[in-house]
Amino acid sequence: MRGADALIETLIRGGVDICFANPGTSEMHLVDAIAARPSMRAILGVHETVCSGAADGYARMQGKPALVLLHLGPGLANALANLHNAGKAHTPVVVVVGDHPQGLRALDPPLASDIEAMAKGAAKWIATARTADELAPLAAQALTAALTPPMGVSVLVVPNDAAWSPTQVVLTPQAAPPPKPVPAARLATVAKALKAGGAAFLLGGGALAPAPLGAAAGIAAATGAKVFSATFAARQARGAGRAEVERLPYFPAMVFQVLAEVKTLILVGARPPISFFAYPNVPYEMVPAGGKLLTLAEEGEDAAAALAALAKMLEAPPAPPRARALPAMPKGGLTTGAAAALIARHLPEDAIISDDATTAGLDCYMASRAAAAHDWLFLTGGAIGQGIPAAAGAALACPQRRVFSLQGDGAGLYCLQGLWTQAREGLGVTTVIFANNKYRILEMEMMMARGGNDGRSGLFELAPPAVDWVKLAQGLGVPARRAASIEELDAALAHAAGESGPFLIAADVT
Ligand SMILES: Cc1ncc(C[n+]2csc(CCOP(=O)(O)OP(=O)(O)O)c2C)c(N)n1
Ligand SMILES: [Mg+2]
Repeated sequence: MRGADALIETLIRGGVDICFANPGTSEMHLVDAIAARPSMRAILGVHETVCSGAADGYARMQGKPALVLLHLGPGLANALANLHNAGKAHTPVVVVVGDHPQGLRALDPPLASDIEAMAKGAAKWIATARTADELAPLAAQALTAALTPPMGVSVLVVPNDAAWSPTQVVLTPQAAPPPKPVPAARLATVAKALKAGGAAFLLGGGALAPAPLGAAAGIAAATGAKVFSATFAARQARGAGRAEVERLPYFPAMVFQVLAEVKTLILVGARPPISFFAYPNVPYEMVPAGGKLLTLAEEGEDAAAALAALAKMLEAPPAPPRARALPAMPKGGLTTGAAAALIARHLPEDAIISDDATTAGLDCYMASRAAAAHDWLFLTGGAIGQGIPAAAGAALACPQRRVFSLQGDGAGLYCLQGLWTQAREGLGVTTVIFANNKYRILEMEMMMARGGNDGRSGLFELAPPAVDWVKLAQGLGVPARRAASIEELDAALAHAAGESGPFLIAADVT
């Protein structure tokens, strides 16, 4: 067999069964090796950021990595923003980048570049193969590294001659180790801090699944502690039947406010709270003065087991699951808040939310706190343009569940090609574009930066020309309609629920 076959076969043996690809000439043998194996599904993304964002959404929901197949340095460069988001989410992803053989690379042909250097920003594991015999071992290592907690992105560079040369070496990858258990001594320290009062949990990673959420809320109820969730988590279980936690706000001033009374902040699979951006005279670290940080579980440790053990130690029963409670039918104009209420009312049981809706995402998050049970995928790395691709990946991972892709109009323009993949694969995604015709968040930031926004910079305005999202979606194969009032959005969401494939609603929110 060829090196390309050995590589793909090894990944299949390791459980990888889907590949998001945008290939070129240097990947022909890899493409052929995938085509020869029906157990590896190949999905075309018509921009590399779609491939990487889809792999992120897929693995967040499926719990196992997808393969991303890219074309040399420029292909990787196009994929990087969403690989950055995946890395910050600790999503396992295996990226294979085709390259020229060493001899041609030395001659500096047009597509040659330093691929490893490009990968460094987003990947936890990087290697370049030299021979066909190395491909299976390196593919196995890439997979194991991606899956070793804290999980992340592996990048394997595959020169064309390694892919086309013969080899006999195929491997079954080693199983990745499970998350490390939390030492018992830490449980005792945390239990003591909880009993002392003034404690709060900050949950992230594996602590945001239903059982650990229930355990944390139960411990909090028994000890008088508070429970916060990380502002941008990879995935959070929410809604009816799940314990409610308070999301740590985005703006530092608000974080300082909600943490003001906290004497001990207990990290459970979350990082210490820090400012997302810097502002003059605002501290970067947001633990309250006089407060201290305690770690129950570091990222990559078994946060869920630690919370279960702590609950047992404190004899705290899980918090009772919350009842379903929907926001009232909104009245008046189609504000972002009204749209958020309508979306919460229309969420079906077990929906998946892909949130790339910056300011509107916050409204939707608040309105849906007691909506039907759902999973929320956040923009972990702050690189906008993830929502549409991640929704596609999540829909491929969970074909029985409806995905709601909440999309800012600005961020949506980064990744609209993902709609084409949704249409081609017939994916069950309802996209709501919050068509406020602006980068609203940046207007707000400018207000804070200079104490007012006189509109002298046009850089935050997306109109004129107003983007016609219905035409864009239809042009990419996704049926779509506009909604300019509460009644129209309500009707459009009801219509979308009857679609098995993708549907886009351009909501003209004010
Ligand atoms: C890759 C990348 N480029 C630029 C930014 C800066 N940025 C943050 S939010 C934003 C605009 C978001 O606009 P939109 O999606 O319309 O949401 P809104 O602010 O209107 O809620 C921009 C450009 C970013 N976060 N990531
Ligand atoms: Mg906008």
